[in-house]
Formats: sequence, structure tokens, C-alpha cells
Amino acid sequence: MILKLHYLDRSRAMRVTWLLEHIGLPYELIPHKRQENMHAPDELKAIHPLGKAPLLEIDGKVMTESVAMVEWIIANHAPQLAPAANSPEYADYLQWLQFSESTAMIPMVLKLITSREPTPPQQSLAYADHEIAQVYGFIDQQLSDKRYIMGEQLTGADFALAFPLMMLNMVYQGKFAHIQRYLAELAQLSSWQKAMQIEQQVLQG
Ligand SMILES: N[C@@H](CCC(=O)N[C@@H](CS)C(=O)NCC(=O)O)C(=O)O
Repeated sequence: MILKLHYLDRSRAMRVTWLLEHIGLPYELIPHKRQENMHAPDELKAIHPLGKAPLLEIDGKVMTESVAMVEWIIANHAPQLAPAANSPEYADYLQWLQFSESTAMIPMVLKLITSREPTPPQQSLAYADHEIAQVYGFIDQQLSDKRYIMGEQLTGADFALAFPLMMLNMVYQGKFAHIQRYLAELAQLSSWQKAMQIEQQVLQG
């Protein structure tokens, strides 16, 4: 099986590099650089019409959703990173996977996009700030008595959730103590460090 990961700097692709590095699954990394307007380069449209990243080619089949990639990789190559489907934890696990790309990302994307406007629309900014306080406050509270988001064990949910938490630090550096402790814990992992090295190489390359 041949895996090709199209990687874009400052993107959700870090979910996938981190996971692939964590489980040691061989893959080819194809780096792409954002344009000045922060869009992905047009060359990605040759791989998939959406032209977004990450894109994961699995023997030529193209996946376009980073959390689905996390699920696919774990189901096929790292089942130890997911609770059993008949376990009591499974519902929470699925929920965190979905939450990481929906509830957690929506206000964060709104905040980033509106903040870049020359005259930021105050109503949208206020809405984003309110939602971020609520959603990330909830994540922070959930992490208050846990090492990882599902408990003592690192799972696919962490590979999905870390990305919006890194975005949080781009807009509100250092807020939410339990989230900061969690990110510091993840940063100890050699697979995380490798994923960050890849990010730096692509960014500077
Ligand atoms: N839901 C998709 C979102 C993909 C997405 O929006 N990717 C962003 C980077 S994180 C992108 O390619 N942005 C550049 C562009 O849209 O041109 C996923 O989870 O992979």
C-alpha cells in the first residue's frame, strides 16, 4: 500500500503527520506552501478539485478530511489508539473526533478570518469570542482531571483535538491552564516533536 500525504504549512495536515510518525507507518510527504493570501497553491487542485490540505492518497484514492484520515489510519493500522466499538468509552471517543473539526473549529476559523480584515466586523468578532470562551472553557474543564482527552491513554481523539488547541494559542496565547498543560504533555512525545520539525521544514523550505 502506498500512502502519499500532501502537506500544507500551518494546516490540519499536522494531525496526520503526527499520527503517521507516532505509529511509524511509512508514507511519502509532499510539501506545499501557502500563497501570500494564505490560500493553498493551485497545484493541489490537480490532486482534488477542492484544492485544500491535507490530502491523503491511498493507492491513488484521495481522502480530503483530516479527521477521517485519522480514523482510517487507526482503523487499518493502529487499532490500539481507539476504544473498542462495544466499550462504554466509544461514544465519547467518536464525539471528540467530530467535535474537533466542527464545534471547536467553527468559532476559531471565524475569529482568524475576521481578525485579518482591515476593519474587523465587530459583531462577528464578538460572536467568535463568546463561542471560543464557551467551547474552549468546556475543553479546559474536561482536561482538568485527565492526562489525555479520553483519560490516561493517548487516542485518535488527541490527534484530532490538538490542532484547534494550537490555533487557540495563535489568537489567545497561553489561555486556559489545563489546555496548556495538555499541550505541554503532548510536546514531550517524540512523534509530536517530529511533526513540528516537519512543519518547520515545510514552512522554511
Ligand atoms: N475539513 C477539512 C478542512 C480542509 C481545509 O480547510 N484545509 C485548509 C488548511 S487547514 C486549507 O487547505 N486552506 C487553504 C485554502 O483553502 O486554500 C479537513 O479537516 O481536512
